[in-house]
Amino acid sequence: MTEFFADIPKLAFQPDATDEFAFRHYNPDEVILGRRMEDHLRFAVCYWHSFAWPGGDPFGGQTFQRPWFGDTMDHARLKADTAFEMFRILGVPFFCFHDADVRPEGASFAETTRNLEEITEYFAAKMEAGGPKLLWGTANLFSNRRFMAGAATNPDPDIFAYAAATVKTCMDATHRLGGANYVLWGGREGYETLLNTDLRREMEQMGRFLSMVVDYKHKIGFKGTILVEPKPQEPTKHQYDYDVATCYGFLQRFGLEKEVKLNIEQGHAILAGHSFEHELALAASLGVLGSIDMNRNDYQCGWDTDHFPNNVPEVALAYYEVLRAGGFTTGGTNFDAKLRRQSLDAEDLILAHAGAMDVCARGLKAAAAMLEDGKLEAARSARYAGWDRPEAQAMLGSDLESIAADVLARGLAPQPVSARQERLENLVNRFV
Ligand code: XLS
Ligand code: NI
Ligand code: NI
Repeated sequence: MTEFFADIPKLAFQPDATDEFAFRHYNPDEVILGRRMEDHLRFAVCYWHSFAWPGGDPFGGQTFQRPWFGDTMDHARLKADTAFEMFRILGVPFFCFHDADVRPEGASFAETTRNLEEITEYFAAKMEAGGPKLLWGTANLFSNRRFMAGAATNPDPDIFAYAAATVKTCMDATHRLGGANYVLWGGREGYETLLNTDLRREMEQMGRFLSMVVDYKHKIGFKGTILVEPKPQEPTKHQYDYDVATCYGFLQRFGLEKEVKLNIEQGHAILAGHSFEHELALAASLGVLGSIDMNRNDYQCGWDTDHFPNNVPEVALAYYEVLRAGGFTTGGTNFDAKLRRQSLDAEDLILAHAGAMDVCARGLKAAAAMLEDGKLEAARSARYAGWDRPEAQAMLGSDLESIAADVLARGLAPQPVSARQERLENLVNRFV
């Protein structure tokens, strides 16, 4: 046991607990719509925000002082010990990491790779000893200054090469650990100014890069899903993976829409001017809903603040889309969320996650109840019932002239009907 969480007990489902250290709604074994709650939600803790982020903001530096902060392999192992201790206390089934979160950068690419391989084996032993599984691995292609002008989209082919080699090592690590997915978030794949940017080249480079990732997945027999994470801006002024619709167009352009799905983040959806449920519903309708990053932004701040989720009605509408799509397959709920920089204590880290897990559990239960009740889906089907008639379907294979002749022949004078929006909103309000 590490000292950091020494006094904190393992959390359990205790709906009437008076103590803070309990789940009031997250009950892993409760069966909802035929599936255990744990298997619906598939929670993952992210390594970067909880264990690698020092607490800085644009106006101030480190606020957290953690015994595992440092650049040696000993620090990396202490970090891993502490992280797995937290996974155990929370009882989460998954975790996620970038290479840079878990190993120190070496003096050369070879040494950096060896460090990652060593930590990968360290993780493997802990996972075999009953630790959580890996929801996804990923490469940090944005923090190091070499990536300041992007990774795949970099004007310098040597940086493209370095990024490609780095992704290979991260896919190897993810494969070794039996990861359920591999994520690519295009950290700096965008531009700061059009004045120095060749859009055509950059997007073609990015398409080739992603195709190579897919080829390598098949070559090594990785069975997980490749996921791209949309985000409209930050850190660059404009990111190429702007939102779900943009990503889908990009995947189609490179023939990858059957190979790659999306990891959709609540905060990124808001930054793109959408709601989270919009992005989820659109991805589901296009067949590319993969996984979610369940962290919200502060609505008054115009950036990706990565708060833990705390709004049950919002979360319920998100899980409603996930459930309508049939639930997660390889995906899950990753808390890509960080403490506020004044939340210094070990207890803060545990209770932030515990609270978020309870919010998601409440949201899931509400979403399942809405689906079981069936009135929303019945209203949706009724709205389109006209299209179930064979003549209506036949019209889609017809042409303008024939349709015009038919309108005349039938003396058609269609009457609008109510879409009943407020009544549907009232219905949702009964469940959340
Ligand atoms: C940043 C992203 C990042 C990805 C993983 O905004 O959300 O954390 O999830 O690289
Ligand atoms: Ni994310
Ligand atoms: Ni983000």
